[in-house]
Amino acid sequence: MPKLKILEFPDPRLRTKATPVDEVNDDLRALIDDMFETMYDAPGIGLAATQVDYHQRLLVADVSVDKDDPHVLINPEILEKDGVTVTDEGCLSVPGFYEEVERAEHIRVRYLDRNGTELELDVHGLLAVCIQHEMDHLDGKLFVDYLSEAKRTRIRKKLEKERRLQADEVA
Ligand code: QAP
Ligand code: CO
Repeated sequence: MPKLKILEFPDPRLRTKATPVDEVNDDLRALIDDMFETMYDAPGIGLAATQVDYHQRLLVADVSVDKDDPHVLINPEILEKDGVTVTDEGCLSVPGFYEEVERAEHIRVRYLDRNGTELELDVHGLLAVCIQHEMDHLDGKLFVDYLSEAKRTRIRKKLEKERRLQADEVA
C-alpha cells in the first residue's frame, strides 16, 4: 500500500509554489522512497512532491518500460531548452484525462540527487517532457492550464462530479 495520497484537480493545494529543499537528509530520502512507491503503484511515470502535499522542490520520474530507471531531481533548474515536441499528457492529479501539450524536446537541467550531489543532465524526449511537467507542479501549474478554458472547465466538472459520487457511495 502506498503511504501517500495524491491530491486531485481542482484541489487548491496543487496551486502551492514549493520552496527549495535546504538539506538532503534521511527524512527527505524517506519521502523520496514513498514517492517512488506511490508513483510505481499508480502506475505513473512522474510525480512531484506538490501532488502528495509536500511543498518542497523535488520530483521523481521513471519513463522506462521496465521501470528500472528511477530519477530523483531536488531543486531542479532548467539551464537550456530547445526544440518543440507535442505529447499526449496525463497526470495522476487529473485521473482519466489526456490532452496534447507542446513543450521543449530537449532540456539541460541542474539538480541535486538523493545524496545532495549537484548534477547536470541533458534530457530528450519523454523524460524531458515529464521533467517539465513535474517542474510545473512545483510552481503550482498543471497541464490543464495549457488547454482552453472550456476544456479545463469540462475536466474540472467531470472530476468534481466523480468526487461527489464517491462521497455518496461511502455515505
Ligand atoms: C506526467 O503522469 C506525464 O489519468 C506523469 O488514470 C504524463 O504518470 C508526462 C496516470 C504523460 C508526460 C506524458 C494518469 C495514471 C499517470 C491517469 C503520469 C490515470 C492513471 C500519469
Ligand atoms: Co502531473
